[in-house]
Amino acid sequence: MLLAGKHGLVFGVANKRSIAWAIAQAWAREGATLAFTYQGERLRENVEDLVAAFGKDTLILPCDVTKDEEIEQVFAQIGKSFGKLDLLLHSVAFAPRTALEGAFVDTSREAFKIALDVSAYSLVALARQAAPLMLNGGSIVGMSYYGARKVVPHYNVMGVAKAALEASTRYLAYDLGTKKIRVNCISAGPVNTLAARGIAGFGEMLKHYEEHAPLHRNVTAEELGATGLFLASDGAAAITGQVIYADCGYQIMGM
Ligand code: 0WE
Repeated sequence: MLLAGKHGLVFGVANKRSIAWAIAQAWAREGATLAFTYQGERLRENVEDLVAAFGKDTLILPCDVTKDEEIEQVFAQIGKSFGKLDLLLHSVAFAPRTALEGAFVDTSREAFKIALDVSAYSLVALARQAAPLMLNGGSIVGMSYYGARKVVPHYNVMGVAKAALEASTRYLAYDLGTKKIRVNCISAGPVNTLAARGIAGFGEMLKHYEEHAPLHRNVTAEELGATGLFLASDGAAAITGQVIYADCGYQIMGM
């Protein structure tokens, strides 16, 4: 029980295929008590059904991460119910679909603003509210993707948002290090989740990874759960400000 007595807060569960769900299950299996947020009424039932198997002390709270009042309410409730917080998972991203279809050069000011607000600034806002509750230190984990570092056609403004998320991870790690709060990202290879649905060429991308990654396969959600568990655990006590690649080695290749 690597996380016995720990309390965690999970942002980004949409359904059973969500990376957030895989990491939450790994945290729960190791003894953590969890709270979940959902984005919009349409996702509430999904989260309620998934979490039904967990204990009665599991919290489910609404949160649109672009609304400061909703974020404040979530952390007020965590303070009341849990009294402290040890773990936070940020597995949230959004860019308007049109921005992921055309050319990056055509990204509108509005699409850029939305993508960076939802996908990157939200980590800063959540970390700021989480820090005062992380009385014994803590671990904050975000999700990134290689498109932050290199051009992945059509990833476009999401690549810029993930670059901002990775840089924010480093600045947060510096600020919060004095409170023994670690901040890291997992850069995952492509996974077939709701966020990937309908992305043109996603099937070909999975095949490309199988052909080119050193391990000749794609990462599984369970493996991302295990990586999220590692970063939450004391095994990662000296790891902060990092981007850990869980991509079957794809990222080391030059050709
Ligand atoms: O970060 C992501 C996707 C995040 C995402 C997905 C959507 C689809 C629906 C953000 N915003 C939206 N907006 C929508 O309207 N990934 C790492 C998965 C992903 O998305 C891609 C990829 C990969 C990989 C888009 C283009 C190319 C590759």
